[in-house]
Amino acid sequence: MSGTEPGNSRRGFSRRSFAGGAAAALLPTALAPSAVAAPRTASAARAGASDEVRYLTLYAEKLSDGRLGYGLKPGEASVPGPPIEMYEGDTLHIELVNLLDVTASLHVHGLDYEITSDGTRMSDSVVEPGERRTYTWRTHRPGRRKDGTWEAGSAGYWHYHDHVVGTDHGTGGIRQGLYGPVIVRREGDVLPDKQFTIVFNDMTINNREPDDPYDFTARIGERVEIISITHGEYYHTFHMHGHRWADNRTGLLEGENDPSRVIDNKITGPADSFGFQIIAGERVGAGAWMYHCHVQSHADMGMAGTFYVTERDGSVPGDGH
Ligand SMILES: [Cu+2]
Repeated sequence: MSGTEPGNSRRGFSRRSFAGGAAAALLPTALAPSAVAAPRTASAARAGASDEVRYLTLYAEKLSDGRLGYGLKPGEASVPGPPIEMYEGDTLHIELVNLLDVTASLHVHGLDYEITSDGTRMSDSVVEPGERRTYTWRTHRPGRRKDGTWEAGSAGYWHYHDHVVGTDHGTGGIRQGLYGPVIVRREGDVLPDKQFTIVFNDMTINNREPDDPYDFTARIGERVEIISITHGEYYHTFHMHGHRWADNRTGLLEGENDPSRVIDNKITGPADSFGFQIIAGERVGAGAWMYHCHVQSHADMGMAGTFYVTERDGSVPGDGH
């Protein structure tokens, strides 16, 4: 059982509440390693459409084990990098501090940004070693365009990554761990008790060795949010034992007539991302539930981990865990 990395720990996800309109630098506390623009608690409805402007500093650095990562403070980089959360309408100014000895950048999927925040060499939006640069990400609510067509909102499970280390596509940066999740919520979305990010990157999960699998834990009945991202050279299938979700934006059915397919297995390819929420152990009970890539040879080579669902007393039946 590991879990020393921010966002990966058994402490799981910390649901801090920020006062509306707070525009100061939102530096995370030690107890809230993963929350950036943290979600409000489910009961703390957001006060109006505040379109908050947030500020954040992200550090790119080399980890002691040689991997590369993003972190919220120097010396705290992790793989994956910290989850970055926003609500539709928010704007986030992210200053990237490059503590690596090579040029790095920050490129995001799914959000609105000007070309100067693209994070690519061709747009001259990269960061030299020892330098810093601010990227601006914006989001929007769904609505009707002037021509009558419907424009989707920004809400979804997205991700960020380097786009310049190794090659002009960031192939080396991604391969070594420079990636992380972005969650954009819609007002009224159900919030999780815990949150875990699972990245299939080449033949690894979260760039870990097969003998050091990414395992995570929740108590039975807790609402768990899983963010799945894929990087690298291969297609995979993401499968969880004993739990299933709706194949839509949130993973939750919106009602009895929601036509979304309910699944427990999803094909995913490089740069795909999706997320969903499950109730730990719902109808199946506590246990050491496997999750894995269901491409057989990939699973056999170690693309697997365990979702420990504990009883209310913290034990896992039949696991000695
Ligand atoms: Cu696979």
